[in-house]
Amino acid sequence: MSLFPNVPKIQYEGRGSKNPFAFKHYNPQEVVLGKTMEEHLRFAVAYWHTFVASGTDPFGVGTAVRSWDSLSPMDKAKARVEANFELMEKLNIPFYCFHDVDVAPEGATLAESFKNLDTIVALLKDNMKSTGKKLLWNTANLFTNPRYVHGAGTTNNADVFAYSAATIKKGLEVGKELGAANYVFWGGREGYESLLNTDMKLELDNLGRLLHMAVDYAKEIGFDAQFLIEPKPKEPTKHQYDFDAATTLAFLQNYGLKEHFKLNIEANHATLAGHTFEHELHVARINGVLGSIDANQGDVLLGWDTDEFPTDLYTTTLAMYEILKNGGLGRGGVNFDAKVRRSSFDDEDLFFAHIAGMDSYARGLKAAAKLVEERVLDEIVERRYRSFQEGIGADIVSGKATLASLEAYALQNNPIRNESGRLEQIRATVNEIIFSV
Ligand code: XUL
Ligand code: CO
Repeated sequence: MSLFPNVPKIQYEGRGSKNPFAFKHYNPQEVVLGKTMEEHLRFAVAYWHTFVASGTDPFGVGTAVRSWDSLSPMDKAKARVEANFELMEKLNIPFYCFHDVDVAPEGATLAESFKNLDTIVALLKDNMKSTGKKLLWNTANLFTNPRYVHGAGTTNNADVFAYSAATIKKGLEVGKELGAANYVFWGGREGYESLLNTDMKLELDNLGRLLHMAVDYAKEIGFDAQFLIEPKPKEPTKHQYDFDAATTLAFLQNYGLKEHFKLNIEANHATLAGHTFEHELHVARINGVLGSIDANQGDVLLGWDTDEFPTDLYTTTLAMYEILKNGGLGRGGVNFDAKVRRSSFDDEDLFFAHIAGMDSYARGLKAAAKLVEERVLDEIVERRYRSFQEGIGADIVSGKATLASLEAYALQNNPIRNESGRLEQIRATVNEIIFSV
């Protein structure tokens, strides 16, 4: 039985197609720089936004109209599994991602929650087997339930720490059972509201301890997923410890965790931190920890995590440029951690939103490939830094220079000349490329 009977299978029809149920740019088998689009992009559906979110906002109840709305919690969970695989099939999306509580309702006790989860995981496994769809990552939701009011791994309450650890243990077992490619840690409540009542050192040490326990347990059970941390500066916590890529990297290094983790970089989290998406991707890339991305976008006029489907081509191009420069995302992928607007309440909107996001990333990939192939930015950057390729610059880079040798050079080097950065001209060049693909 179909849950989306009004939606056909979405095919690639190419540029100029007027069919709203068709891809204009995402052509899975098209080869770009030696790999198919499908291999480059590894798209994933975010279960929570697509099958659970109802369109609530702080001033209003849900607006989404779904066929499973009136069912009991367990039947609803089962209907959502059907919906997930039908949507993935129709959109030709190979992966999905979920939090434990997205797929199965919490019970009255931890044991009951685990039991519910086991029932749904068995169903997910059957569907994965029959459809060939895969799990990009799973995670434990350690932020919604009131028990996490003071944090999970960084709580002041050891009982909550223990509960969180048990939930992560189960998450790792579920990930292994479903063959997850990655396992994500996003610390929505791992931060603080005021230093007046916070022992920051103990909280961070405990978070380090919890992540080491997770690394050890994954090894013990032979779960070989890539561990990912997803930085975010705030919301829900006022000051979140994994603020941005650089802060998270310092944390991982401090606690001896860097070799076990990569980063899952989310576009809207980057902008909330006061960075561009490409900045965060770049920081992760040059430090060797770019693992996966949560593809969405914020709204410049709104200061919170709006999680819109990504449609800004400038951003998707520069994001794909970083990903290509990284040699791809490896086991990671492009997860649509994005929700339809509250006013887009029909089932069909779920499909239109994914089509828009997938086409925007496909077009970003094509434009980025052109930037790479034609060495447009490489040439600009190499030229800009050419003073470090010979003479005194080469001495600096090779480690030969000292303060004394640089003083001797500077004393006789008059006057110093700088060159224009040519930024407007460069931006115009990038525009030409984006609109040519
Ligand atoms: C919240 C967010 C999460 C993580 C997974 O802003 O991005 O959904 O992606 O917990
Ligand atoms: Co996210």
